Amino acid sequence: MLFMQIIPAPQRHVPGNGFLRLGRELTVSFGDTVLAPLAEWFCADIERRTGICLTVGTKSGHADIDVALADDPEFAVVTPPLGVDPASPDTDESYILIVGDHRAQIKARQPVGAFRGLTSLLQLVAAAPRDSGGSVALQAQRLIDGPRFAWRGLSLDLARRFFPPVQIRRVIDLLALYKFNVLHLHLTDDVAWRIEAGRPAALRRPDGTFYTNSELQGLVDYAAKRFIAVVPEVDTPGHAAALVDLRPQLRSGRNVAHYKRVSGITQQSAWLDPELPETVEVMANVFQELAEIFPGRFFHVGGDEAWQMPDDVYRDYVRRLLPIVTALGKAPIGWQELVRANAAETQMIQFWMSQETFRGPGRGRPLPAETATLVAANAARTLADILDALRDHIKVVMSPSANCYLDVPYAEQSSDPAQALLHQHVGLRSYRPLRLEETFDWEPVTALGSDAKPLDVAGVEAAMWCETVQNFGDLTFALLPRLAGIAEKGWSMATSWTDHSTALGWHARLWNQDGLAFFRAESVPWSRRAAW
Ligand code: TNX
Repeated sequence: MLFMQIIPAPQRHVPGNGFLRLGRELTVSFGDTVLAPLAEWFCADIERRTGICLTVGTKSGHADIDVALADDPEFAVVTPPLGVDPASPDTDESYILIVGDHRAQIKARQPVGAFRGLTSLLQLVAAAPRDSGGSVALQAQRLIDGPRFAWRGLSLDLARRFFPPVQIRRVIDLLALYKFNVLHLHLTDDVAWRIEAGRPAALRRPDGTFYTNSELQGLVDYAAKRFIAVVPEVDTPGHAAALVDLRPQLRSGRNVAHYKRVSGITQQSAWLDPELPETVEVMANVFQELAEIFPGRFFHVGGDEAWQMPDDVYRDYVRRLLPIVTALGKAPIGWQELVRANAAETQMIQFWMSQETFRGPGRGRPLPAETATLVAANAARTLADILDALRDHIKVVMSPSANCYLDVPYAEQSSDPAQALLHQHVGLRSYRPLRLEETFDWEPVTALGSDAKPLDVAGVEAAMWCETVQNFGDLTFALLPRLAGIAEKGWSMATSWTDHSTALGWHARLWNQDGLAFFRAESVPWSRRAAW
């Protein structure tokens, strides 16, 4: 059997006979000038990872690697994606990659497809062992590939932890490596308001604790070159204590709440009160300013855990907020609680509350009683949220906490004793720790419930909450290897844990090339040739 190192696994994969030998110097031809930026990216990345030096040739047909925009009758066998494309409904990510015994060839109908094909080839070349002369041998094969879901994302909590843009770019590179197309930035929360928009004029001077508009613009551009849409999240009405601190006129006398964290420390929370005229005014200005930076179709409005906010006031807030977003030409998306407002503008929600992640009795440090009561009351409504969404034909981005929350502690040990401390502090202790195989064991459509149909699913998104993450090393320890498993669920049809974990074993090599710390789970057959 041919050994498959590509993550996520391609739709169709036909092994061939023989090998393609790639030496230290290769020519690659790109059949169309619109592919020039891809050529630049591909050559630089291959060289950085492997030392193989690629020269871009002009004449198609004679190169070791040939990339072209072309149609092909074989594209007809690709199953078109389900769900919602974050960039445009006309996006076509499919590609054909042929590794023959003399050359490799990629065909795609759009540049994004060429990028996906190049990414597969890059994984094959970079994960393959090299001989003493530095060349690699790839087995002949033919891939015909395209995604299962059109929306494949990572939500990154930049409120609980500030990562400088240079580190966020490394996360974007990692997303591109696994064919994700959405970076959802959770930019505001109770503990911090990380954007310029909404800050009073006197507090807009860059101080390294929030992102300037031009830094955000830089991230949007960097991601766009990798075919990743950035979806900004401004989380309201709950989780808004930081904004209320910045703008005390948003205090209404009833909108400050408190809850206790696992540590027992009391955390302040606040919800935005729609009865204050300033509330709507501030939020309209915030979205207006963000619309100038984020060109994408979607804005995330949050909507989760508005602790101690009466339901009717929540509804009123959401119904005032969403028309502001749609008037800017943006489609709102929110956490699953958003359906409770029953607003006409709600077209997409993000499902997150899977019951089984919350720690039962006797499973270690439970949440303080009063917080546990709040969380449990919210979680008890999860089924109704989803049934309401399905009834109203609202599309659902799947982020069930048991499968997509990268801050759920790892249950297995690391095969590297030096990771013991990291293992102890990364991950929220209020969740039941899960083994990689358990988090991998899910199906995005059936996870939505027995009433759900494939068309109800907009896509799949991992969520990286950063309460327990202190630095970039902690971040990538939590991202890897689970993020690669979520890529599988978003792009591929059923892949077994055995196949996936075998492929993971080889991908350590890529993470090492990128200098990324990862959890060396004892349950993964790490390839010794992947060398740490
Ligand atoms: C719930 S998920 C939250 C976040 C926390 C996360 C920790 C969601 C919409 N809200 O505020 O960071 O749990 O896993």
